This record gives sequence, C-alpha cells and structure tokens, in this order.
Amino acid sequence: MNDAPLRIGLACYPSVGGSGILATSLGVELARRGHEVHFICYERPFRLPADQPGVTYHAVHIQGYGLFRHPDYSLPLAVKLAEVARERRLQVLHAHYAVPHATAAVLAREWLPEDLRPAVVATLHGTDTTLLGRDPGYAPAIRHALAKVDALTTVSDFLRAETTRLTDIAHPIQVIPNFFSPRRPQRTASAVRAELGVAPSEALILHMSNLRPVKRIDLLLDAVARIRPRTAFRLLIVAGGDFAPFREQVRRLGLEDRVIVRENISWIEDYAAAADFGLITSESESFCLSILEAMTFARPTVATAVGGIPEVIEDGRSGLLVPFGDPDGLARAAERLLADPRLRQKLGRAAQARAREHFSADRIVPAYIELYRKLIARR
Ligand code: GMT
Repeated sequence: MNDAPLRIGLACYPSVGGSGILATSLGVELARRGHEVHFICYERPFRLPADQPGVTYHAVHIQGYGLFRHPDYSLPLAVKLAEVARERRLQVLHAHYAVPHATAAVLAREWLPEDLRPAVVATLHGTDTTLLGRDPGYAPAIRHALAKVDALTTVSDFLRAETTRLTDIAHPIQVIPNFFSPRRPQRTASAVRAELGVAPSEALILHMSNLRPVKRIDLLLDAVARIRPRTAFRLLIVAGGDFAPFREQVRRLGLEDRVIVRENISWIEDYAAAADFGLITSESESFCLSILEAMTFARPTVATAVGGIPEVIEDGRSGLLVPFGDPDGLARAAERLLADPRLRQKLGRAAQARAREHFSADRIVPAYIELYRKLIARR
C-alpha cells in the first residue's frame, strides 16, 4: 500500500460551527498520521492547537478598500489558496463548506499551471446545501463549484440526497460521516458540577450548539419548561453564540434557576463528561456533531428525528428520538432518562460503542486519505 506523506490544503471556517470543527480535527489527525497539512482561513481555527506539528496556518488578509461597501473574502481566499498550492506543491485542496471555500478552490486551481494543479475535494456540511443551495443569490455559484470539483463528499446520507435534489449534481457523491476525537477532560465531573452549581440530586442536561435559528432554542426552552419535576435537573447550554436574545423566554418560562449558560467555550470535553444526557431540538441537521461529542463520553441524547440525526442515533438503542415540533414528546423522553439512571447508562454505553465503531478518527480519516490518493493517482 502506498503510504507516502501527502501535502494537503484545508479551507474552512475557523469559527464555532460544525464544518470548521470537523475540518480542524481532520487536519490534526492527518498531521498525526505524518501528512503535511496547511490551513488557509481568515483566522486560525479556534480548536487548532498552537503547537501541532505538521500543521501550518496561512492567514487570508482582507483589505478594507473604501470602494467596497461589503468586504470581499472569496477572491483573497482564492488568491491565497493558489499561492499556498503553488509554493507548497499541494496535491489536494480540501474545501469544507461550499461557499466560498469550494468556489474559491475551483478558481484557484484554474489559475495554476497544469502540473501544479491540486485535486479539489469539497465536503458539504449542511446549511451550505439546505439553506444557501435554495438561495437564488448563491445557488448557481454553488452548483458550478460542485460540478467542477474532483470529488464531492457529504457528512450523511440525508445530506447526499438533499444535495442531489437541490443541485442536480450528476457526478457521484461519497458519504463520509463526521468523526470526533475527544481530548482528555481537564477537570473531574464533580469539579465541573461544583463550578456550575449543580446539586448532587440534580441531573445535568446538556445542549451544545451555535444557537442559530435551525437549532430552535425556543423549542428547547419550551420543552425544558414542561419537564417534571423541575427540581430534578439543570439545563446547561454551551453556547457557540450570543444567548442574550433568549433570556426573555427563559424569564417568561420561569426557568432562571434551571438554565445555566456558558459562552466562548473552546473545549467541550469537561462539560460532556460531567453531563447526564444531551438535548437537541433542531428543525434541520445534517449530522449534528454535538450529539457525537456527547456519545464519545457515553452520554445519550434526546433529539428531534430530523435530517441526518437518525443516522447518528438509533432510537431506543443509543439515544431517544422524537418527531420534530413536539415539545411534550421531548419533555416525556427527557423525563424517562431523568427517572431511570440505568436506562441512561445503557443507552450511553451503546452510544459510545457506536461512536467508536462508526464515527471515530480511526474509522473516518482513512476514508479521506483513500479518496485523496485515488484522486492524486488519477491525475
Ligand atoms: O448550522 C450549523 O450548525 C453549522 C454547520 C456548519 O457547517 O458549521 O453545521 C453543519 O455541519 C456540521 C458538521 O458537519 C453538522 O454536524 C451539522 O448537522 C450541520 N448543521 C446543519 O445541517 C444545520
């Protein structure tokens, strides 16, 4: 088997959001396996360790020209991708999220002489297809980029079907699911629960998300307000966004003493390990990385059965699924777990085994490497 180290460029969003988190983990795992990895972003990805050997970060500089009413990122990104591809002799440019990364990668490839052109891979994560793919201001650009890449992957079967439906892409789409490699928690569960002020008699329910509209924080709070008894739990929201707009609903539902919010958290491991189970109420989700993050710590999740979530959780085996739009159903499922620690444990253990078997770095990273090698060989 050919195991020569590869030179790979990764373009992604560096901020809190599944696509950037996944791309960052992929880069780190590729570097650990001896490959040369280059991140090309407007900021250093927030979960990229400062001292990661084998990884170089290249900043895309955006000039604030007076003529531009809105700053342009796509072109400076394409220029930087071409520059790094040329100087570092990249064999693969892997764009995470269609806009502007896949568009810029396709453009950058065209600017390079034939012998220096890397293979371009695009991985779709969800909202790039389900939201922007429907937007007439983006759809033609997305369709063009996806038709021009050398390989297209999605993180779930659901997203593959949605992409085919919305973009009419003719060439094959490979499903490579998300993975998660947890760091070791830095604090004990009891230290974390003490920090949060959670009493030993209370179960800790965990919601981790960027709070964007699809996450339906309104439904989350509505469901939590229906859980009985109220004294049995606290809800921890690890927020990758500003929670202030939801404070009024928390107050209206009388949940002030039940809800704990932590913002600006880069590493979720301490919280996942200290929680009892997760709660996700999204109206759309292509995979839902935060469910997987909880699974790796043997924590099951109660989640809405939307999009790719049923590919991650097997209902009744590794978590509990509830049809979308049923706050009572979510509350009843949460109550089942609150009342039955043994059920929590059983589902949690199955969730952890499933995460290891299907969604671990050892399972998923080789699939990307195999794809890269296939494309390089074809060139
Ligand atoms: O909408 C978000 O949560 C962010 C978005 C992203 O790309 O950053 O998340 C999407 O990608 C994640 C990683 O592949 C998936 O786990 C999420 O399910 C997906 N979100 C949606 O499809 C809404």
